[in-house]
Amino acid sequence: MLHRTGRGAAAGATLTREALSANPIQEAKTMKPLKSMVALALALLLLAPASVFASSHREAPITALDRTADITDWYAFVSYDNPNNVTFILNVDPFLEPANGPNYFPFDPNVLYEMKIDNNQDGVEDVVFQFRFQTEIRQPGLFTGFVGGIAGIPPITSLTGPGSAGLSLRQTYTVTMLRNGVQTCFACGQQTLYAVPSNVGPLTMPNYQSLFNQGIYNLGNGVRVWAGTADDPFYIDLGAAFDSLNFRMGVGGVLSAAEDADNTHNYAPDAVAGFNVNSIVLEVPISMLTVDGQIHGAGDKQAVIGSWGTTSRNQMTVRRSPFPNKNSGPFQQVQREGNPLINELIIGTGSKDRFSMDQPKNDSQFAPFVLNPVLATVFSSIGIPVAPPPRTDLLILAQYEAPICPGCGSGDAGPVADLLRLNTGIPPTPVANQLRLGFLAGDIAGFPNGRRPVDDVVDIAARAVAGILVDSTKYGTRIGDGVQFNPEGYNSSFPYIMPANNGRNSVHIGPGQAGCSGQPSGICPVN
Ligand SMILES: [Ca+2]
Ligand SMILES: [Ca+2]
Ligand SMILES: [Ca+2]
Repeated sequence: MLHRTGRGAAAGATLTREALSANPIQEAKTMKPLKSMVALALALLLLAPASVFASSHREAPITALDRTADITDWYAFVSYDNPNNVTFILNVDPFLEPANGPNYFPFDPNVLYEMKIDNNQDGVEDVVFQFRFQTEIRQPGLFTGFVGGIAGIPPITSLTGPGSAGLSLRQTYTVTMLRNGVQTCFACGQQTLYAVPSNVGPLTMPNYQSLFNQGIYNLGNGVRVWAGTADDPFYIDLGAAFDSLNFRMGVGGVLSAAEDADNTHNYAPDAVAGFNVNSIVLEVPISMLTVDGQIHGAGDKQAVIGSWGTTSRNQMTVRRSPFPNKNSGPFQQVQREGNPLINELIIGTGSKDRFSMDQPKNDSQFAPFVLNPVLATVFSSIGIPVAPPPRTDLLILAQYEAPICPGCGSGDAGPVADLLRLNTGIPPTPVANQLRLGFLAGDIAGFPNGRRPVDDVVDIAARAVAGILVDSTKYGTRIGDGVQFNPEGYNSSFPYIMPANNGRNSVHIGPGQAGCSGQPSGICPVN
């Protein structure tokens, strides 16, 4: 079996030292005493920082009108419980209200969902995983997609066979890998993969956790997959953020030191609480992703991958009413996501559609948005110190450099490209020790070294935009929306997401309502 070198705590330290010497810009920065590793971490963050607020729910004009192709979030991290594997999560279709029957939220059979990985620093995909969904209506006489515990139909306790009769609207899917010109269809013809349906309620689905667990499939060769409707792990005070940064936490949304160190309480309402999202989770051995099929230590450039998710549709659709539409022609990209919030908060609205449909390797065309982010100007207008443009510090996340890639030399940076870069040689942080501020807080297995559901990308990105990388004292304001974690919690093992919220019984969290455990009363603030 393969083995890696340079992992463990020592790897992190080495990473930092190498980072300092590998990049002249960073080297200069480290001359300032207070920065050290945190500064480096910040540098990484900065690029993504662009993403400042609502992750990427409905961020581009085209996907605001095409919700099933709308990518909300993209995650990539070394599996917490298996450091030889990487897990990717592609979330699509934002703000799914759990009660919204009778059809709820199937994946779109007309959309090609893809996960793309660059393993040789050129910003072009080398390994691609494709997902296609098919829908069947098994009870065409029923008025709803799901029924159970009534009219002689037993409760839904299984995705197939006995106990599945009430699962009328059922989806199956396929997983295909493209690598080195070879197409591999995982488990095709050997097992049928079922998407996990929405959580309708306790009468229809008395043991939803069991359905959730049944959706985990081992595809052989160490590959596991899960697809279905799940709790949206993203968290944010969306209403405050988009009311022109009208935060509820102090002036301009500045956290106290105590609040900032809190990873387990919310001080403001999570606007995404109680909403679901459609999720595809894939776990793959690192050896299936790297350029040479080997596992590498953190100091090797081959340990670093860049990844992103895409949605695509056929070039042509013919409407044939009363018959179904007919699609043909090659797939055309509708949207992509690498780092969170880049498209949402950095790219100008007039360019969001172009950004969504273009390839990462062409991203230098969008550099002006990053070098002089409007969001920094907005922060400045409310009294938060921000670094002056041009913000070359923010470009560090768009290329292969230290500290995420300490093994990358000046010739390995690649094109400016919005990829979520992950050093697979950095071991995962145990769940109990994971910190919401990730790399900024010294938890180097977190964003922007990949991204985990726990990472508070809103706060991290906002601080990066302000300039914490340039000078962590001068521009290190503790900007935060007061939402520090996903109130539905986290799953410490595959598929690392939580089951869908219950359609009959779940609630959302709003200002003035219960759901903010960080507040003395538990009531979320209005102002
Ligand atoms: Ca490549
Ligand atoms: Ca949630
Ligand atoms: Ca936050």
